[in-house]
Amino acid sequence: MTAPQPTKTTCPYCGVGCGILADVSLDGKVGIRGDTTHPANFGRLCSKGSALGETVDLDDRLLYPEVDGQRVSWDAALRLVGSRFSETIAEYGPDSVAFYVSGQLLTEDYYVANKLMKGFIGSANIDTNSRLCMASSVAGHKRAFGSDTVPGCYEDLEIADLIVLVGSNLAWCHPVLYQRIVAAKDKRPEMKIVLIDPRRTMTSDIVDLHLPIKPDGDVALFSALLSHLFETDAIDQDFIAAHTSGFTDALRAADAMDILAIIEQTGLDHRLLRSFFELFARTDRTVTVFSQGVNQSARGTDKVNAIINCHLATGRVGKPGASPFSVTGQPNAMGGREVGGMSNTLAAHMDIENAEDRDRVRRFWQAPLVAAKSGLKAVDMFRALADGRIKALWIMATNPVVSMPDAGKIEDAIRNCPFVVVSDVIAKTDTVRHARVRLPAAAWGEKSGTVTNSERRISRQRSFLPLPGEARPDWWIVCEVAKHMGFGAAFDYKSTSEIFAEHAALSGFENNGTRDFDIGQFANISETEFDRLEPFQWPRHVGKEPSIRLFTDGTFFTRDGKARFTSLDLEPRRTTPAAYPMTLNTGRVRDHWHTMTRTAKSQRLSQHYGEPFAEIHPSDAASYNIGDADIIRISTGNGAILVRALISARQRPGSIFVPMHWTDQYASKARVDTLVPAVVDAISGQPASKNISVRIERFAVSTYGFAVLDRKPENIDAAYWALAKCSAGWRLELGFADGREDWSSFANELLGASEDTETIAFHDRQSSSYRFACYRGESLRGALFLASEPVAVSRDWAVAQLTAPHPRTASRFKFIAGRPGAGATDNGATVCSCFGVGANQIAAAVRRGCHSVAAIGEALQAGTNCGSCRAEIRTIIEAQNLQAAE
Ligand SMILES: Nc1nc2c(c(=O)[nH]1)N[C@H]1C(S)=C(S)[C@@H](COP(=O)(O)OP(=O)(O)OC[C@H]3O[C@@H](n4cnc5c(=O)[nH]c(N)nc54)[C@H](O)[C@@H]3O)O[C@H]1N2
Ligand SMILES: Nc1nc2c(c(=O)[nH]1)N[C@H]1C(S)=C(S)[C@@H](COP(=O)(O)OP(=O)(O)OC[C@H]3O[C@@H](n4cnc5c(=O)[nH]c(N)nc54)[C@H](O)[C@@H]3O)O[C@H]1N2
Ligand code: SF4
Ligand SMILES: [Mo]
Repeated sequence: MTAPQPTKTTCPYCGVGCGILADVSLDGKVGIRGDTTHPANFGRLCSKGSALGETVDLDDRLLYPEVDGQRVSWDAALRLVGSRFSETIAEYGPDSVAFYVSGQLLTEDYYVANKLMKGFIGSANIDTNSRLCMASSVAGHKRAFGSDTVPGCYEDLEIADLIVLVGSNLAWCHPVLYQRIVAAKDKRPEMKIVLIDPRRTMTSDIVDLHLPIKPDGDVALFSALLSHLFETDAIDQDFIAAHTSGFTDALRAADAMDILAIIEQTGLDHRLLRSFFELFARTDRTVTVFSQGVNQSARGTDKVNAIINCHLATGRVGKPGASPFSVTGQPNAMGGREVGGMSNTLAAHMDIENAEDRDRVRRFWQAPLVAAKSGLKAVDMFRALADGRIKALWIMATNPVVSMPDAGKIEDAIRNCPFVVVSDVIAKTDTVRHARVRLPAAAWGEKSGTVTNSERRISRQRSFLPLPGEARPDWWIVCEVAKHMGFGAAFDYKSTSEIFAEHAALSGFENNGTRDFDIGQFANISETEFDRLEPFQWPRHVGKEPSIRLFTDGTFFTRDGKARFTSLDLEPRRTTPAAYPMTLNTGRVRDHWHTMTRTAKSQRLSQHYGEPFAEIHPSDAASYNIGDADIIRISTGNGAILVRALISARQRPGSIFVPMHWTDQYASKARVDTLVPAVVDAISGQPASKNISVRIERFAVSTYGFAVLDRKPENIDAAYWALAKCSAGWRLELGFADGREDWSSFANELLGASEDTETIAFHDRQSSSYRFACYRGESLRGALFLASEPVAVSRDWAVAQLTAPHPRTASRFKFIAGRPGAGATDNGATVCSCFGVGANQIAAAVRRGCHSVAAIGEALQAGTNCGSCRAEIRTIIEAQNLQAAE
């Protein structure tokens, strides 16, 4: 018997869109490797991609349809959803219902959801989490180019002489792209990289210049750059004259900003500004990469256009190594844009406000009508849900109770709406828990279709696992509901290949080069061809040679074919409210994905950061009397959260950074979006998630705790707790506001004490610390450590005790009464998740003489698999060398 071929598929996380080879061994284990033939990654994978095998088990999965918490048949669930939507529409009109979908749906799922809402229900009330992610880039592209087009490709990053990263933590959020840049710079060290970010993130590791910009100083910065380009004669006059309009006005607006205002708004001094401007002016091959530090702002669209203005002025658009480059976050953010999945767009990059486009789509779909106006954007959609205008909502593949701004109100709105349907893969998320109808969706590895990455490359996701329980792919669920609503003929697909073919046909339908998105070549794709489909980049017009870049001839999709400059004003002066003097910045960490529903299943990924935290500058920590590992309370008028303090000089003074990931499933009170007000960009409707006025204070903890447990605990009775997966169970950090007379009942409940377990306890009066250990036979069920200071127990050692044998001897008393973990080496916070290598181990190796990332790799293996941690390893080496030099 020959070994089965691995399945070629695509990573379900970030927009880099790496190709993966997945193997299922006889014991059911899933092996994951990078696909060396895939043009996004050529075999590389980051820590998240490499750990995918740890996330495909069926623990926590939603496997059967449920209504009101009771399992029902698919038929009953679909009938209920169909009839409830139909009745609501009949009574209150099409705009009384809505879909809130996601850039994590496959293109085929997205296509049918959009077709159902816009063509058959007849409302445009379908919006997506891309509103929180890419909406400002979409709006900025349309304003400048007349279409939502990303002109460049990944190769541009390798051949550029200057890469400007704006509001983008590439090392952690697009790790394989980052590695491609690192490799290119290794080959051509003269290549320059500039980072524009208020924080000195891990991405700064390879940069030549870091501009620690003030939050939202970007419009001022790029406007000043435009003036500089003009003054120093660095503009491309011919390009401007032949291919653009509006330059004079844009320049006049930029010139109106005086240098003092620019310095004030950017927080950058002359020297830094000059270095950046000169570098940009003299380097033709410049790519400006931007993501959420740009998009997620009350002026996100203006930021996008301020950047594009500088590229238009220098003619650096769609040329090899020269383009503005908005990198997408989600695996299928691009696919969602292609199918027109936002409330103000139409399928195949057509325009909902354009009557001809609407008519074309209606004829193609043979639909009764196509929604005649834009629908509600995410923030407004949930407002309408809260005030009862939306009476039935279907959420697919997104977790708005965690990720939407003003998340407390979102939760109330969902809880109070009589008819919320959620399709998800996980049984219990902060959103799923409030749904009346829960539909089990097929997960990555089980579903099949296409996704489009940041460089417009369409790749197949292929299934390699059977559908578990009664889980079904999202497209199937949508089509079945459509059938129950009486639209069977238009939703009678047998497979995703048929949907893809229809989507391709629509993109080419009456196109003739008038629309950028065209994959008409695939309109007649057969099932077999779809099975074998290799990754390709759009556009793919019938009868035209494919090109990997757009706008190469300087023609744009505006009426006159010219790109448009945007005239931008200075940011109105913002006054910081006295009660909320600190700035809250939010974003991502290397090893978690969004609301952690999948990455928290991996013990490897849970080691990098095991709890929610706030990065705070040492000067702010000192003025608020906050020590490392203290708990910080962060509040706004909207709410408060509790997170661990991480003091770091990389943080900008006056700002704190909190990750968006932690939910009520993994922490007591750490949903950062409960603090974020629903302030949006006026043009794109994208929320401003990065610049929030907050108050911080040290949270008075009377007792700190740490526990290891062999199973996931329920109902943890502590003001602060955070739970993370570890090798043989769970680790739990605790903080109690009040002391307790007797800790044993808490300990017994937490540790799962029962008739067949034995608990031993130890109380050290001197240090007022307590320890409890609970055994079943010779194994440890759990141990709890309590102290008045942050608990100084080696976490690695404690976790290892869960799998160590514990014979009934005096050693148990040693375990409980000795200094826990004393003598045990503590590996420190995990840096390399692939090989489980900690910061302390790396530091020790540096002290032993390993002074390069390669030497560390040889000694410890760290950084030699996915390479996502190489930036952190380099930082540890530098810190150690600095210490040695002092
Ligand atoms: N590990 C990991 N990777 C991911 C994801 C994940 O959840 N985890 N999610 C994916 C998704 S959907 C997305 S959208 C991308 C996001 O990818 P990124 O945009 O790179 O990630 P963020 O951490 O949200 O924000 C980027 C940076 O913007 C900076 N910033 C904040 N305010 C400003 C400002 O005013 N100006 C400038 N210039 N910078 C500012 C922040 O300090 C932060 O470092 O990541 C994708 N990749
Ligand atoms: N404060 C703050 N808030 C933010 C951001 C920020 O930087 N700061 N970033 C914003 C951005 S850029 C984004 S993209 C959003 C992301 O926020 P969300 O979209 O809310 O986050 P996810 O955890 O990715 O949610 C995906 C959900 O879909 C489920 N799922 C996974 N696969 C499938 C599938 O195949 N089918 C179905 N039906 N369900 C599936 C998962 O279990 C999970 O519940 O957050 C936004 N919110
Ligand atoms: S960079 Fe990492 S998360 Fe992004 S697609 Fe590649 S393997 Fe997946
Ligand atoms: Mo995103």
